[in-house]
Formats: sequence, C-alpha cells, structure tokens
Amino acid sequence: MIDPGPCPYNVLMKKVVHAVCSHDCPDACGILVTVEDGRATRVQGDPAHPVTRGFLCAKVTKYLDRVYSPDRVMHPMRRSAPKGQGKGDASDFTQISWDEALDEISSRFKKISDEFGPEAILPYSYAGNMGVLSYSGMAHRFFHRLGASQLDRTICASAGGAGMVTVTGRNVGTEPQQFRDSKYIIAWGANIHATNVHLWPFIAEARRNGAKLVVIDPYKTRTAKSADWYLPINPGTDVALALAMMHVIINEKLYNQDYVSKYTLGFEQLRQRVQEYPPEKVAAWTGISADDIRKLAREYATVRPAVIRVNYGVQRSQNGGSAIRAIAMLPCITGSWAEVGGGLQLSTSGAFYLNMHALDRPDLMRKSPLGRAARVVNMSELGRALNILSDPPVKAIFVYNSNPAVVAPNHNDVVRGFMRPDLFTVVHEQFFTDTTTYADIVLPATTFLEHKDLNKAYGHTYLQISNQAIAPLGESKSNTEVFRDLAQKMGFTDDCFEQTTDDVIDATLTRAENQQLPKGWERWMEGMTRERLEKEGHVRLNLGEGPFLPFAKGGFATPSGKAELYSESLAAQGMDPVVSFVPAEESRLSQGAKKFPLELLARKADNFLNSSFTNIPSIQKMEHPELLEISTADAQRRNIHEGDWVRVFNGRGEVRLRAHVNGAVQPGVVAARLNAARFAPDGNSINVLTSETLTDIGGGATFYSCLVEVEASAKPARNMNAAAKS
Ligand SMILES: Nc1nc2c(c(=O)[nH]1)N[C@H]1C(S)=C(S)[C@@H](COP(=O)(O)OP(=O)(O)OC[C@H]3O[C@@H](n4cnc5c(=O)[nH]c(N)nc54)[C@H](O)[C@@H]3O)O[C@H]1N2
Ligand SMILES: Nc1nc2c(c(=O)[nH]1)N[C@H]1C(S)=C(S)[C@@H](COP(=O)(O)OP(=O)(O)OC[C@H]3O[C@@H](n4cnc5c(=O)[nH]c(N)nc54)[C@H](O)[C@@H]3O)O[C@H]1N2
Ligand code: SF4
Ligand SMILES: [Mo]
Repeated sequence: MIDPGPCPYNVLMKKVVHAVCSHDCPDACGILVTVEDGRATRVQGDPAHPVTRGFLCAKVTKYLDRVYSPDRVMHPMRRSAPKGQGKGDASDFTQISWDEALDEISSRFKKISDEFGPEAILPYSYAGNMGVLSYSGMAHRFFHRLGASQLDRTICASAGGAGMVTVTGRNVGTEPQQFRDSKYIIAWGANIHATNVHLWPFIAEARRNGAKLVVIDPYKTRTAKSADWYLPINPGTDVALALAMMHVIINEKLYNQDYVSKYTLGFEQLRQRVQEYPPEKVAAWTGISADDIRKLAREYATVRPAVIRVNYGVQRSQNGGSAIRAIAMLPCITGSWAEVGGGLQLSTSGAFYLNMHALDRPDLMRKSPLGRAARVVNMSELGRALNILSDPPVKAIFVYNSNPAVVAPNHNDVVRGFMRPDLFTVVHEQFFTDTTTYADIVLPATTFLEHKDLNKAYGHTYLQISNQAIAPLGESKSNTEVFRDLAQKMGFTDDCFEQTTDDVIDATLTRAENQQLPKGWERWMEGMTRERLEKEGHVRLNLGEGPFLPFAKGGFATPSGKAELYSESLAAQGMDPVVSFVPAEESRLSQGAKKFPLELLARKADNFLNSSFTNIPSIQKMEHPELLEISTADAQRRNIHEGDWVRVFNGRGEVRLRAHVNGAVQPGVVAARLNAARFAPDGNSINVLTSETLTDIGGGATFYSCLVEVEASAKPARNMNAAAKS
C-alpha cells in the first residue's frame, strides 16, 4: 500500500491503495485506487505491473460507476413480490437485518437437511470474483462441513483444461512477456482485443520486429481484422484443422525429431492417425482451403519461434476437449516449447501451487448417510438439476459469484427451475440481477475495492494482494465474511471458521508438509509470503531467472512424464487415446442442421464481462447487445435487411434481435452477444437457445455448438424488466 499519510494541510485524507481487478479475465490487472476522505475517486492501472503495465480495459476504467452505482444491493432483503414478478429491483423486497437473514437461511438449511439430507442444498457459484478467498475458501469450507451437494465448476474452462492436461499434465503455458520474442503468433479462438487486452502490446511489439499474426476464428473479431492473415473456420472443426496441420508437419518431416524422441509418447500412433486427415478432406469440414492448411502448417513449423495463444472459445464446442488436446500437440511435435517466444498458452493458472487443502478444507466434508462424499452436480446442467434431479431433489440453492439466470445454458429450463415455489433461493450479489428476480433472500456483496484478497491470474504468473481501499458500501459483506457468519449460525465450531482474511491468506501461502508437487516444480511458491506481497503488490512466481520455459526439457506432469500424444488414461476411460475429429451433434455436419441450418455463436460482448457491467449506463453506451450478425447470403435468402427485427429460434426457445449484415460471419453462421435478460429487447437471455449437452472431455458447457433458424419478425413486445428500467 502506498499511503502518503495525513495531508499536511489537514484538508483531505488522500491515499493510493494497490488492488487487483477480480473480474473473470486472464489479465488480473494491478490497480491503483485513489481514496479521498474514504471515497474512491480514481482507479488506474498500476504502471509497475510488468504485464498489465498501467492501463485498464474500457469497462474497468469506468469502475467507479459500478462501485457507486445507485443499483447496488445495500442491505439484506426478503422477497415480498411474487417470484419472477415485480420490478426486478429493491422494491420487490423488504429490508431485513443481517441477523434475521442469516437466521432464516440457517433454519431453512437445517430443516431441509433434516428432511431431505444436506445434499438437497446446492451451492452455485463461479468467477464473479476471482480473488482466491472470494472464489472458494470460506464458502467451500462451509458447504463441505454442511455436506451439501458439490458443484462441478464446468461452465467456462473445464473442457479445455482437461484436454490440455491429457497432453501436458498441467495447465501452464508461455508467459505473455515472451510473445514479444515470437516471429509467428497464432491467435486460435482468442479474442485478444476484448478478452485478453494486455497481451496485445506484446504482440504489437513482436509484429514491429517482423512477426506474423494469424487469427483462426469463425467470427471476424477486431483482432482478426488487424491480423496479417485471418482464417475463418467453421465452428467446432478445430480438431480436424490441427490434425491436418500435423499431417503436413509429420509427412513433410518438419517436426523436431530430437524433441519428439526425447520428450513425447505415442508419436507413432499419432503419425498413423494423421494419415486420416489430409488437407483436402479437412478443407471441406473447416472451410479453410487445402492450400491454406498446408501454408499454415509449413509456416507454423518453420518460422521460429512460433507461439499459439489458444483461448477458451475453441473448447465451448461439443468436441472442445479434443480440440484443445489436438492443438496442444502442435508445440510438442515442433519442439517449440524449448524456444523463448515459443510454446502455447491456454492458461497460466496451473503454475500457482497454492495450498488448496488449507484454503478449502475438503477434509471437513460431511459424508452422506451412505458413507460417501456428497454428490457432484455439474453447473452446466443447472436446468436438469433444478427440474429433474431427485434423491434428493434440490430444495435450496445458494448463489454467489454468479448470475445463472443469464449465463447458464438452456435458460428456459433454468428459469422454470428457479420458479419452483418449493425452492428456497439465496443470492449474494452486488446488484439486482436476473437471478435475484427469483431469490427469496438477497444479501449485499462487496466489490473488490471493499475487501482484501489474494489474487492469482490465468494470463500471467504474478501473484498479488488486493488491499481493501474503501469501507464496504451499505451493509455489504465479502464472501468470506458471509460464510464465516453463516457457519456460526449453523453452530459449526471448527477453528477454520474463526479465521480472519489474513489467517486464510497465510494458510493458503504455506506449503503443507504432505503437499506433493511434481518434480522440478517444488520451488514455485517459495518466498511467497503475505508480508512480501503486501509490500511489493505483485510478485512473480519462482520460475527461475529469465524466461519461463516449462517444457523446454520435457518435464511434463503427465503419468509418463512425457507429452502424451497417446494417453493411457483416455484409453482407460474408453476414449480415443490419440485424438480424432467427431463433428458436434449440433453443427452443420449433423442431421439436426436440416431443421435448424445455422450455427449460432452466442459470444461474449467485448464491453461487458459475461453478464457483469450490463447494468451500467456508461458501459451500455459502448455495446450493441441487441444485434444478430448474419451474412449477406443468409439474410437475402430469408428476405432480411439491415436493422430488421428477427426471430432466432430452435427447439429450446426463441429470442428477438436486430439483424446486422456486417461481414463478421460466414454463410451458415450467425452471432449474438451475451446480455442480461432484463436488458434484452424481449427479456430473454441468448441462452434460451443453448443446450445442456456437455463436452467430450471435461464435462464443460457447449455454448458454441448451437443450431438455430432465423426469420424476419415483428418488433418484440417490451418485457417486464425493460418496462421497469425506463
Ligand atoms: N470483454 C470481455 N472480456 C472477457 C469476458 C467477457 O465477457 N468480455 N469474459 C471472460 C471470460 S469468462 C473468459 S472465459 C475469457 C474467454 O476469452 P476467450 O476465450 O477469448 O472467449 P470467447 O469469446 O468465448 O472465445 C474466443 C473466440 O473464439 C471464437 N470461437 C467460437 N467458436 C469457435 C470455434 O469453434 N473455433 C475457433 N477457432 N474459434 C471459435 C469466438 O468467436 C471468439 O471470438 O474472457 C474473459 N474476458
Ligand atoms: N451464451 C454464452 N453463455 C456464457 C458464456 C458465453 O460465452 N456465451 N460464457 C460462459 C463463461 S466462460 C462463464 S465464465 C460464465 C460466467 O458466468 P458468471 O460467473 O455467472 O459471470 P457474470 O455474469 O459476470 O456474473 C457474476 C456475478 O457475480 C457478482 N459478483 C461479483 N463479485 C462478487 C463477490 O465478490 N461476491 C458475490 N457474492 N458476487 C459477486 C457480479 O455482480 C455478477 O452478477 O458464463 C458462461 N455463459
Ligand atoms: S477486466 Fe481484465 S483487462 Fe479489464 S481491468 Fe479487469 S483484469 Fe484488467
Ligand atoms: Mo469464462
């Protein structure tokens, strides 16, 4: 903390506090918050942070509009209007005290637990706040101790993470700083300008030094527009493209024989497999010509160093786990892991060896009456969990760090579940959202300016402390505090529920005696103390002097210690041990396309963060979430013109949007942006169209495997929430 102390003229107390952006974004920016007389007056990027380097994205630059928004939840509230009705704001609720709220929650939890067993209680959370303590910690301890159903957090990255691990054993990759040393950069399903903006200056620097930027994305992003070479790929066909590239690289002997023989397993099986994927055959699936596939493969294998930034867009398809598996094989056969400015980055999160046991205390898990750990519910199947799951049914849901009534797939089923009169719903939130519309109790949550936390990153390797800059607004409490208080109400006496935030940070930074770290990775957390982090703000993990090359000399964290091009563990699960292209059920390569011929990319908005920021007027001005982007050919075929209202539909539901014929997508593909249902023209989340089908590996959500049809329509009637807004 940089605190200049009391103002000499005694007029104004001014201080600058180091914090960390806690939103779900790979960049985890270092932030300086200026506080004057207890009020935050400025947020700016911390210029000392070596990766985020003093600038913030457009939405967080305006962060004080969010912190001091008039729509903040300020007090605990109990529902008074009927569920799903009312105005969707504070007027649907009656203010109650924290004591009353926690009494009600604990007594309902106890009653449900007695009658149905604790598994009838479901925690539902994701990454609204990525601070280590806010993301898990006290909440996990609480639900373990309660014996509640466990939530499998699959909505974002589990397919890609699992796919990556089948090859490398650990989800780590090239540090962003090294991109400046690259000569060939592939942004593969990576919307860098919007979702990972702090990588861009390193790419720009590389390009000034002659590097080529290639973008592989079915949507022409701003990044694609500014690339040297843009390859629009058909959604969900990346497995085939990577296999065809390896076909060329292997058959033309452009691979690194030394690296392959020393550090990989299963090259022969891969060599055989890629013969099934010649560029001509793959061109028909991917929409990328055989010549372009050959050129891409040759350039990637011969222009050195070459790096791949693959982001999570690729793995939101039904074959998304295999897609990441196939792409992750590329640097293993070219050996580019050994080069500064080479390798691949899906995530850097696997580099942070925090003491998760001390943080989350899985040992507290109350076993079910059958003596097993509590059941696991996949968060990407929330509709199913609320409507179909039995033995026991879900009778209570505690939502924090998430807005499932927007972000979860198969929205209509999710809402149907939330509308169940017998479901007790608690939502801990900063704002009134589509999910609080169904809450029985709403609890006020702090923003990252209002509490202390420890922050990792999934786009760099700096650990940071985020200090508390201002007092909590209204009666808001951090996730840590809420579950600490609730544990007390439930009568949980374990010591860990007494821990302060600093105690939890210390425990998380202390390596447990029995904590097993893979060979060569033991020192990564050494010297990482709270005191040091408080003093320095950000500290790079102990990755050694100089550039971090995790797999330069093998060192893969797989069972064999090698990059597994052939995976025994996949074979043991009855899956393809190498990798093969299986078209998604919902794609133009399947039967379903006869009825619904267009592939919908229900993408994130560049200026929102999932559903966060959708309610801030200054940010709303920067976005156009009401658009359906469509190709000229598809628009003409349907007699749709620029600006027309259209009905986008499939067997699961429909939404009304406005056609935008702008060349962003190829014929056969349409694109829309994630927006809060309450602000959508017809009051629907785009997720009414997406399905609860899971990915091939990792049980992830499949937002980008979605077939629809589009037709011209009348302007939608204004929905309840839109009316409340005006
Ligand atoms: N501004 C902004 N930043 C964000 C977010 C946000 O909502 N807004 N969300 C945050 C979150 S939660 C995450 S997980 C990260 C994710 O960051 P990204 O992984 O970049 O996120 P996506 O936008 O899902 O996907 C990236 C790109 O993949 C493309 N894509 C879709 N299907 C395919 C396919 O089959 N093949 C290929 N090659 N590309 C495909 C999409 O068109 C998109 O441009 O970003 C984070 N940062
Ligand atoms: N169609 C479609 N759907 C998608 C995606 C997509 O690309 N397309 N992306 C998917 C992905 S990758 C993800 S990660 C998910 C994201 O899904 P979510 O994690 O649910 O993300 P948000 O919509 O940002 O909602 C987070 C909520 O947490 C609240 N919050 C923030 N900080 C705190 C805190 O400290 N405490 C508490 N209690 N609450 C807090 C915020 O106010 C916000 O309402 O969405 C998924 N859904
Ligand atoms: S959302 Fe991402 S880019 Fe924006 S301030 Fe936060 S971490 Fe930085
Ligand atoms: Mo995500």
